[in-house]
This record gives sequence, C-alpha cells and structure tokens, in this order.
Amino acid sequence: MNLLSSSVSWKKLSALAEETANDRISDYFAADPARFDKMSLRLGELFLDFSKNKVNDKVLKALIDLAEHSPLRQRRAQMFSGDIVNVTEKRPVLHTALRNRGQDSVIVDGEDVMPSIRASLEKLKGFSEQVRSGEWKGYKGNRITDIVNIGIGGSDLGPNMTVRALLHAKHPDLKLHFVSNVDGQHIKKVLKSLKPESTLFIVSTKTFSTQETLLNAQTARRWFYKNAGEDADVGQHFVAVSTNQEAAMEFGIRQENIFEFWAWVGGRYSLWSSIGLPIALSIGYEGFIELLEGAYEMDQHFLNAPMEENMPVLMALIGIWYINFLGAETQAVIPYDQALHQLPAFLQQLDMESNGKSVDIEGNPVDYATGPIVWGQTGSNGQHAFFQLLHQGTRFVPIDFIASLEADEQTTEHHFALLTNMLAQANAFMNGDDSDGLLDYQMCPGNRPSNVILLDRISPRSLGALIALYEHKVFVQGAIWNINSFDQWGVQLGKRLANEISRNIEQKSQDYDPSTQGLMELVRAAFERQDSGSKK
Ligand code: G6Q
Repeated sequence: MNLLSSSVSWKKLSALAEETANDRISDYFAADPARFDKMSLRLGELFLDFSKNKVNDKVLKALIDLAEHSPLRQRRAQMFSGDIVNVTEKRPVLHTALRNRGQDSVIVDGEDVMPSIRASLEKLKGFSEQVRSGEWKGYKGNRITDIVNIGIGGSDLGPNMTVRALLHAKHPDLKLHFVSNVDGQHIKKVLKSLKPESTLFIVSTKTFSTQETLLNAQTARRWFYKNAGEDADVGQHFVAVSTNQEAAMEFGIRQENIFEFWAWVGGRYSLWSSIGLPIALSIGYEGFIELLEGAYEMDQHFLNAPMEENMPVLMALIGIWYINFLGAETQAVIPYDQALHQLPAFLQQLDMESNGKSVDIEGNPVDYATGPIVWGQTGSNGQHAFFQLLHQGTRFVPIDFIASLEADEQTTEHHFALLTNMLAQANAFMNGDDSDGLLDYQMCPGNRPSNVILLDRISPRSLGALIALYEHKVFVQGAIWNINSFDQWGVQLGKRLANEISRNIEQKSQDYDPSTQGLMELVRAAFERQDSGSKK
C-alpha cells in the first residue's frame, strides 16, 4: 500500500465519502444561503463558481488537510525556482519563468535564465512586427498573407487553440493555418489554397525529429520549390521553432530564423515560449504579452493565495474527491463559446499526458486512480448529443462549464441564449427533475456536480489566466498523487515504434507477434501494388 492511500487524511476522506453518500448538493444550498458567495472566487477577468460541487465544509477541510500533508508546497516552490521536478528526464520545468513578468531571477545550473527568455521575446517581437507590417517580403517581394504552422502535439495544440480563441483580435491581412496530422490529406488541403510567394511556414518542433512534422515540412518544401522554382529563396519562407538548431539548419532554415527555446519547456506547456510565434503573428506582440501577463497573474495567485481560496488548488482537490473517493472516471469540459472549441482537445493533452501515470515518483506502482479521461466539446451542441448520458446515464461525470460574459455586438441575442442554456444545464444537473406526474424514465436524478468558469470576455489576458489555471490544477493533482506530471514515456514509445515498424516493413522482418506481422504484410503488399501501379 502506498503512503498516500494509507495516510490519515486519505482514510478520513474515505470515511467522509460514506458519510455523505446520500447528500444532495441542493440541500447544501438550502442549509447555507451564503454558499454561492463562500464558494466562488474572482481573479482579474476570471470568475470561478465551485459551489455546485458535492462537497460540504467537512469534505473541503479534509481535502485541504490532504494537500497540506502532501509534497504540494515543496514541489510548487521547487517548480517555480527551477529545481529538477521532472525527475525521469532530470530537468527543471519552467513554463512559469517564460511568463515571469516580475523582476525575480530564475536560476538553472547556476545561471539566471531570465535574460535569455527576454532576448527570445525580443526576437519574437522583431519578427512578428516585420511580418505583420509587411516589411518581411517573400521571394517575389510580396507581403506574407498566409502562415502555416507545421507541428504536432505540444507544438500544435496550444498555439492552435489560442489563435482560434482569439480570432476576433487577429491581423486582418494574415491567415493562420495549422498542419499536424501525418495524413497527407491535411497538408494537401491547406496547400491547395496557398501561393508560395506570400506563404510563410513555421516548422515547430522541439526535437526536430518528430516523424509527422518532418514529413509535413518536407512536403511543404517540395511544394514550395515546385511552385516557386528551384531558385526561389526558401529561407524567406521557412522559419523554425526548435531546441535543435543543427537539425533545423540542415533542413535549410537560416540560423537567424530559428527561434530557440529550452529543454526545460515541456511540449504541452510550451505555448508561452517561441512555440507561441503563431499567436504573436496573429494577435500581435502586445497581445502575446497580455497572454503571458494573464498567466503570470494566475501564477502569483497559485503561489500566494491560501489553500482555501486558491483556484487551482480547489479545482484539483475537488477533482481528487471525485476521482479517488466517488469513483469518477472522466472529467467533461464544456465551453459554451465557439471560439473555445479547441480547448477540450488542448486540455485533454495537458491533463492526460501529464497525469496519465501509474507509478509514483520513486517508481512504485500506485494503488489509487490518477488522471481522469478528459473529454468534451462546445455547448450548446453537446446538449443535443451526449448530455443525455450526463443527465440520465449510470456514470458519474463531473463537468466544467466555461463561458465569457461579453457578447459580440452583432450577435447579443445568440450570446444571451448561449449563456442561459449553460446556466440551465448546470442547474438541471444539480437539481434533476422528479416533478409530479413524471414517469420513471422521464425522471432525471440530478446531484451531478459542476464548476462554472466565467471570463469577463475572451481576451489574451483572461485566456492566459484560464490556461494557467488548468496547468496548475493538473500540477496540484500530480503532486498529491506523487507522480511525475512532466514526462511522457508512452508518447516516446509510440514515436520509437512507428519508426521501427516502417523500417521493418521494408526489411520484411519476422520479429513481431502474428497480428502485427499479418497487418504489416497487408500494408507492405498494398504499397507494392500501388508502387508497381504507378510505374505502369
Ligand atoms: C508534449 C509531448 C508531445 C510533443 C510532440 C511534438 O508534451 O511531448 O505532444 O509535443 O510529440 O514533439 P516535437 O515538438 O519534438 O516535434
């Protein structure tokens, strides 16, 4: 048995789960008219209502006790100060330094990393301003109108989600495209509408060794030469964001057009670094800085607010209550805002790649559940699809609702309907429906918990705070579960095996299990047929 699951705080929570098994959230409100005021918090442009959760004062106190007896405080201090918290990869984890808007230095290996972070921001500023103003010219002297970010996973999801969320603030003459899938149809579709003389490619890859990204980048380069001619200056049209300068230069990217970042920035935490270049290009450098400031505000809150008033800590603890004591397997994230439609995919990676672990930091198997399955899509669409299961199914699914208060001037009526739908759902999940005259199958049991996060508006600042809120929530859960939230050996395995299998198909290797072997044979035969077909 692990230390955590045999701890006094854990046992206390198990007892409370039994004691409160038949409690109803609605009764908590009836017993305490001030519950909403007590259980809601504001930070800048972000408001969190966590009152519709199945937690009473005793449960909250026991959860905070669990946090206080965990390595959380120590790990938090270690992360912010640049100690090695990613122990399996022996690295510090410093996305918080990337958005450090204060004067503090952050020391890694005896050196302050802040000057190089500031220098990389300056470079981002200079380049994004040149492209946005039209000063940066393509090989024919045209301004750039289309930017294609080629990257996958952490080098795609963060900038992609953020650019889409802030489309209302984008440069009017620039269009951002994102290519991630190795499926050639993805890049083919994007390239179809583009002209080489006005297109800029960003090859975004921390390692510059990810198969999907390299293949897409090579296809883009071939397309460029084919349409622009062999003499066209590829250097004006390809830049890279990478820690691997050598490989980027080998690809043909000029040294001065490589935007650096560092090994201590994890892929899924990298949108605050040069990986955020598409964001700066789309909304401008000032907007990018506002995004960092919003996140910095959340960092300061996370560091300084008492546990009882600390948004990421509270969201994490309530999540742990559901996952470890009430049996929740999943966490739904439902943004009631079309601009946030990529947020569930982003959070899915953030949470599942970080906390999808089953050994603790010392390498011992855990005997408790860790990260949940995170899923979701926009409301109100979800209401007409999977919400049925949430209302009447047998599963217990906590929900995060996210929305912004400010409406677009032309569509205020729509925005009002959007928000009222969300409020109606959160209310219905809590209260259910057992009105007189309903037949059994019409009844909704209710007592299903939710958080509501309201942004005053979707701005770089509020979005920065929102993303940092979730990053820290994930961090707190990882610290309490005593796992390493910053490695991803499962992802690495996939990368390695894909390369091996493609080599071994060609070499007709017989080293695999019969199923893999049989499937490899079918793929090989299909490609041989296509090859010989194309030669005829
Ligand atoms: C993120 C993961 C993973 C990674 C991609 C792309 O935390 O490590 O999603 O970002 O595999 O890797 P590269 O940026 O090295 O191409």
